[in-house]
Amino acid sequence: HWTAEEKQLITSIWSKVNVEECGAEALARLLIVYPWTQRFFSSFGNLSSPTAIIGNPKVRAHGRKVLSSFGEAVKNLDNIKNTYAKLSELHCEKLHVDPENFRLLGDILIIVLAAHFARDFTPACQFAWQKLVSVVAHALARKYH
Ligand code: ZNH
Repeated sequence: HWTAEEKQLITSIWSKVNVEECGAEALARLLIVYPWTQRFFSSFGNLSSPTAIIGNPKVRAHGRKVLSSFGEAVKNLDNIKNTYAKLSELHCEKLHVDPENFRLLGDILIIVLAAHFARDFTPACQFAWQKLVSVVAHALARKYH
């Protein structure tokens, strides 16, 4: 359900994404803007202020892990559901992450990309990425039903 143009817009942005930087930034923003999400990361140490969150190496490392994993969706655009079957099970059955959080992180990721890519992040690009983060959130939430 992707047009050739959408695929191209997604992969061309993705090829320029610094996964470490953007992943760290997206997760830090999630924890700052939606502070209740911090409760999933009680083992990460100091999250007591925005500065602490941004400087926290565990937040950085986990942000990178999550965004690398997001890259699997980019590589498997036509098979996102199966790509995340295992992860959906993990988030649902073990981690008990409310799927609303997948949507929040997706929206934040778009803000981070838009800020990094500025004029390259065109309306068509925004549309394709919005669709992608929504498909990913849906795939991750699948095992909850
Ligand atoms: Zn998650 C983990 C992915 C979202 C929370 N994650 C994880 C991992 C991965 C992921 C890959 C690892 C696994 C293993 O190790 O095996 N995520 C992901 C993705 C997404 C996500 C792709 C979207 C896009 N998560 C999320 C959210 C949250 C979370 C939103 C909340 C808020 N995760 C989580 C946790 C964990 C994870 C808590 C665990 C951590 C540790 O280390 O402990």
